[in-house]
Amino acid sequence: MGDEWGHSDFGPESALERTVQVGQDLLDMDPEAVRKYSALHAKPDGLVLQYGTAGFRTKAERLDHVMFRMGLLAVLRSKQTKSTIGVMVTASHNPEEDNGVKLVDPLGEMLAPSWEEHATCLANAEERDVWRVLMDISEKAAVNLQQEAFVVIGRDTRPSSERLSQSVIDGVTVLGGQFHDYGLLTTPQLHYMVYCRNSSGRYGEATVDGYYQKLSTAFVELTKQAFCGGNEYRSLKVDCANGVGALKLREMEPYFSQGLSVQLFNDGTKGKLNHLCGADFVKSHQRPPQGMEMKSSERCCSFDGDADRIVYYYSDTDGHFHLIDGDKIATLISSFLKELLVEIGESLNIGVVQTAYANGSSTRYLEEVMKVPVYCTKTGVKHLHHKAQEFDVGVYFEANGHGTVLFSKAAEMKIKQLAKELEDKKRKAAQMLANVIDLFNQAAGDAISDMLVIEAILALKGLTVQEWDALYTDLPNRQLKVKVADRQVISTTDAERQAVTPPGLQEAINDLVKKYKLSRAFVRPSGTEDVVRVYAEADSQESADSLAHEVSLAVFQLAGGVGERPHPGF
Ligand code: NG1
Ligand code: ZN
Repeated sequence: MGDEWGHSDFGPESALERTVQVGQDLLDMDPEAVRKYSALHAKPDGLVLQYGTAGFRTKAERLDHVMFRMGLLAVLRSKQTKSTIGVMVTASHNPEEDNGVKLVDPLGEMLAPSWEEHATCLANAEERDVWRVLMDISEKAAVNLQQEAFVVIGRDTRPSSERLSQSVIDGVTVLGGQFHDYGLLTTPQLHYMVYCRNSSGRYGEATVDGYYQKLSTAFVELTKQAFCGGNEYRSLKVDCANGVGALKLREMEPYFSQGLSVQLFNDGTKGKLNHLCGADFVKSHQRPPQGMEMKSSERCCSFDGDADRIVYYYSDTDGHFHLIDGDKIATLISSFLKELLVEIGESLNIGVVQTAYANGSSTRYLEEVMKVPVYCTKTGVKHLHHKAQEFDVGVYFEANGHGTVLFSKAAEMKIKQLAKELEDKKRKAAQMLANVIDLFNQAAGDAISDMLVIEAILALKGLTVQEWDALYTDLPNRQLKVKVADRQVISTTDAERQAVTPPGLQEAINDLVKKYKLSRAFVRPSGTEDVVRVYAEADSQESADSLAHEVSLAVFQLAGGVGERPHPGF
């Protein structure tokens, strides 16, 4: 961040938030202290973990050493970038017994790939080698060890998260880093804080109040016109997955309640985190979460455990459940943005980024009906985010509901200038776009921010949830998991749509796909669970289910399946 980063500019302090300045004695890096503290956070023998799609993730009881070491690594990364670095303790949609940790880079984005390797190296180092690995990383990455370091920390509501975030803090302090512990935050809020701090507050104020103010002001401004006529769009039911989203949405509601009233379900007071509820459950089981009272045609949505994903749904008058996933969210948002861009008459380009999990119907609709360019990247938001940065307006969503819209600096400046200069209709369109820019979290996919954008668009366009759903019909699809001895035996190419190894697997998949109409299937090793994921779509649910099952069998046979053979029916 160069000269934007000043020593006195570590962001605002609040009496409620805990900031600790470490003692002078720790400001110098001390190998003995690191050894001593590291032994208190010892690595279980033989445990090897990988910095995956979203950092490290496994059973909470195996993570203490990883947390401590990620505290150490965050200090090095902060010294190297001369910026504040974030550490988030969460395992998102995984079961409550799991936990995880990821680092957030200076602009609020995911950790750079070369540092993911450093992270894996450090997490797997034997106790006696920790100091040496730290020095190796410092040398390879040209870290100036004299530089000060600042780390901000957030955590979700898992019972293990508080203790694990304390281990992160131990790692940060033993290397002489300063830190600010935000305590409970949604993952996207932590990304926001990092971005704010490294832009000297230009992106926003680095407090939860600053986050609530920024988004709510943009939402209320944006929806002013829509709500003069009535309040039929003003109520929404939200399943919070029994996670941190419930706390934060409840805190935030008074800020935006003049534009929207939210009714919270699975708010953590009764149920277990992500258990039979939340965005991942709803998307993968294609049914409503437990604990949600759904009336016919009511708009409902689900967050995941750390509130970076959102999916919508409703039940029709016949009681059938309809899921509106990340693909349809991306479609609604891109069509709204494209209209506004046409209205202001500037040649700002828009692109949509998806992964192989995007429903074939969504890709077709975006390309053929909406005429927007669509790109496919590997799974994991860092890939989508990176690609979306190539456009003036880059819309990216995973089918599971993780996504946001990025505006280039040039586009943002242009739009904000036009919002002051243009006349009448054009000016209104530019002002709307300016508010949309402020409403989207520019650092990461964010369930709360996306929810407010969607609610604003539906209200402004006068669209019901059924009309939104009717944009296109999803191809029936099925996702399955297969257990194998070593999931890394599967390697892929073409944005994960083709398997390169093990030999014969892709040929087998090709043969199976040929048996069905409008069909597609692919497999890839998960980056967050010890499984291989199988995806299939086809012209009917029976065909999609059957294709997914057959592909699972092929994986089981050719990639070293363990345990029970996949059986039909799930
Ligand atoms: P893996 O486990 O690598 O498939 C899952 C999601 C990703 C992403 C990450 C991080 C699917 C198929 N995969 O990754 O899209 O969201 O978790 O949470 O949804
Ligand atoms: Zn998540």
